[in-house]
Amino acid sequence: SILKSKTKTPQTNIQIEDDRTGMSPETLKRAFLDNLFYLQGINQTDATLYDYYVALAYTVRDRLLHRFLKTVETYKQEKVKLVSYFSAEFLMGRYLGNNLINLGMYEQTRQIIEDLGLDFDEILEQEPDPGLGNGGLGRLAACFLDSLASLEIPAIGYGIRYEFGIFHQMIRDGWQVEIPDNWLRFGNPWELPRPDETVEIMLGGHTEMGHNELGHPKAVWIPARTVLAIPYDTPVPGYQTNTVNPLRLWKAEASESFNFDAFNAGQYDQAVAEKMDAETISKVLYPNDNTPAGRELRLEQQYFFVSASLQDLIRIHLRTHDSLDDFHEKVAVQLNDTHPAVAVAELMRLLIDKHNYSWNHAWDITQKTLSYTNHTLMPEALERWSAGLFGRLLPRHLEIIYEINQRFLDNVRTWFPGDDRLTTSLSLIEEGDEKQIRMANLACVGSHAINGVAALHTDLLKKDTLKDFAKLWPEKFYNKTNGVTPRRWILLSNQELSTLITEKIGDGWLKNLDEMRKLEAFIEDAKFRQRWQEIKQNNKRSLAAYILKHRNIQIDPNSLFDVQVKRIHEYKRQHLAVLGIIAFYNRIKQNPGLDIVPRTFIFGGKAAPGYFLAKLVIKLINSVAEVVNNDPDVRGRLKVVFLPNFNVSLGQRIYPAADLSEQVSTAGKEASGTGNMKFAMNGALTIGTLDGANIEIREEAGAENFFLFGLTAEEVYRRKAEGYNPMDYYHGNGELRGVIDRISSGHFSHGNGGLFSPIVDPLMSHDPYMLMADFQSYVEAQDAVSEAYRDQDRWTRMSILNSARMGKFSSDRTIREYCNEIWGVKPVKINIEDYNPASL
Ligand code: B1H
Repeated sequence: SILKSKTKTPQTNIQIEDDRTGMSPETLKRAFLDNLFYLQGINQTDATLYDYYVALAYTVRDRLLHRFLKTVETYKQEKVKLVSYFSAEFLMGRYLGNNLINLGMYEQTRQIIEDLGLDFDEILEQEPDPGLGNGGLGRLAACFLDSLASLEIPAIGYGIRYEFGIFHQMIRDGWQVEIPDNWLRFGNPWELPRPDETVEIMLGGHTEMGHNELGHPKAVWIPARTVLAIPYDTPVPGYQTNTVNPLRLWKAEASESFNFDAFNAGQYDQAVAEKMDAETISKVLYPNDNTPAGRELRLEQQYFFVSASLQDLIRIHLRTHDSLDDFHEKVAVQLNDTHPAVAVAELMRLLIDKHNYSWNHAWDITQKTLSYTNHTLMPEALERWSAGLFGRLLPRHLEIIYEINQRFLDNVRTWFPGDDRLTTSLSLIEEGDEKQIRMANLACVGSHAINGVAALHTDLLKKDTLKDFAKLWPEKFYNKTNGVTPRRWILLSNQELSTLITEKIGDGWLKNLDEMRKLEAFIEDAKFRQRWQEIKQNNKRSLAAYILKHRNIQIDPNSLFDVQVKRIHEYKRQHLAVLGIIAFYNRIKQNPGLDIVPRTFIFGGKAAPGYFLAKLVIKLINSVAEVVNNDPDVRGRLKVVFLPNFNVSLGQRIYPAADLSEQVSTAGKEASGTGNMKFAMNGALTIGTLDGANIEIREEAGAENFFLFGLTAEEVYRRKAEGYNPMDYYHGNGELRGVIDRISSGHFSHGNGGLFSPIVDPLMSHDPYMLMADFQSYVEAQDAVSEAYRDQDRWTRMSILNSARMGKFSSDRTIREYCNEIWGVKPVKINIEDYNPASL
């Protein structure tokens, strides 16, 4: 099978096979049992499944380590250019299965585990899902790390080692309840603490005028407090390469474990309280997606990891270079949105204040080092910090930002004399009652490259959100359409389909997803189509079993699985899908004998805890589910399921089991989307708007294999400009009126018609996301879906074509483009032929 690929296992040419590197079944088995005893400290008779998981994780980690150390050593010796991906979020998902795949030892390992009478899948299920991210932005960072290592690119991911990741979501009485995610409680076998590379971070205080060795005046920052940043490295292996890159996450700790003054004064409790205070910086991930938190602690987190990472990169550079003059030739820093944008000011500070560079020289190095990815067009999602708050935490950085701004706007005024609108719009500072720092403007000015994440998104950035920067520096703008890794999202998630694909076209598709096109040659092969359909059916059956077990809802694997999984947001319009469900329901109520295509609607996603409307949407879905699933007129032909706690692991179960992927955001709002790609690769068809990467997915799959509906971004814009009145649709469309009235009547809320009025009322007044305008078109597209599904053979052909044509959406393609056009980095081979464990 493809998962075995024994011959593709990177060969280490080990002269003496030992228990920590050997790949033979006997050695693996011995190593596994040895780790269980000596590392987990337990006998087989007492071991829990979790103990077995840890023992297996150590067995795999051992097999990563020599590649990891050799990789880092090679980068140092060859003085390579390094990509460093700065991200407040890395949504890595479980490591064990993925690392087994990338090391080429998945099947062998399954075999030895089963030989011992253990359930391999159950052991994989023991691993906590490391949820150090919110959604697409964090998961993109994780896919990028997989592609970087798979393409043998020298790279390091930098972020925060949150003690609590994204909250665990439970549903009580239909409402979301948040439970803290204490993912490190039982330890983490994948990370390696590196306390010797600890970095000190300054915070607060004020600046003074001092002078340098030559007597020149120079700013001195006198901080109010310092915290330590302790690095923890997680090895990230490439798929069938020797490259294992570090993901370096920083943990905050107090500078001294005890405040001795307080301790000696008998105030032990105060001393300990100060220590705890420092550690709050890396305590918890802010659970927001597409909306900034705006809290001081969030800015502390951002500065904390940016400063630690830049100091780390400078230390690494100076190990092998005499100065920082060529820093930008050896390091490319990618800013994942504006969350790390304070890097612009911090790199300037480090170069000027610490390494005595002139302003102009420091600015040149800074701009050439940094590049910025924008991930959203939502105006409310653009980060701004009040200058007061910013200056209290980072007084020196505020000075630097004012100086960057002054020099920048002086230039703008000479280039465009008298254009006050332009200077106001480009300024890093928004004037008003309270001055605000615009982090997107800071990132644009301090970077040599700015990119959007899908073609439409980049277009709209240039035309709208960042239009004045695009006018100033058109050559700085790039599009880098997102992608996802086919290793986790096809091979690991959909093993049966992967085996079929490899049987037909070989395994080259895993390194070059464009090869999936070769599947088109088999489209007339009835046996192949039947296998394709059977595999989808098997995936649906196993999801149905999961749903029965975890939600106690019976669903029919022969029904059409219509799935929407993503963060809950008004712009993503989960409530439009709900209106569609109610339309189907009303048709049945009017005519219980109606011949309809049975459907199961599956939803999943978290709402930000402070986002009331999003939480009410979850309640609405669950309330509709309760009524529809139990209405005798429906006779099981419609089922609605909300799956709690959607995360990477649940995604791996869901994408392979979907028939239909809902990508229904208001056009112009979803920057790219990446779930859309995971669905299509696994053979789901898409019902979607012309938004984000949907446009490119449709282009690749062919318009005839995509269910399009809704206004275009252009039309949304024009309609709003012309004066949009959603009530026209309410009065003009009987089916829509029936749906709205059904909700307002209290039919889904035990007669309480007001419960959902915070959702319904805005639809009837200003409807900012234009559900009313898109409703008719959505329902028509859903009818077309049903008609297509009735013809199973036609559906299967469309499904195959969707998978076969998704080559563009491999994150390998995305990363190659970043490497060639933005980072200027090349692959570096890691040679481990000379590795001999006996010599260590
Ligand atoms: C995306 C975010 C985001 N865009 C602020 N913006 C956050 C913004 O904690 N915060 O403050 C967190 C996340 N996330 C998503 O990025 C887009 O909505 C998707 O369309 C896109 O596919 C994804 C990756 O580019």
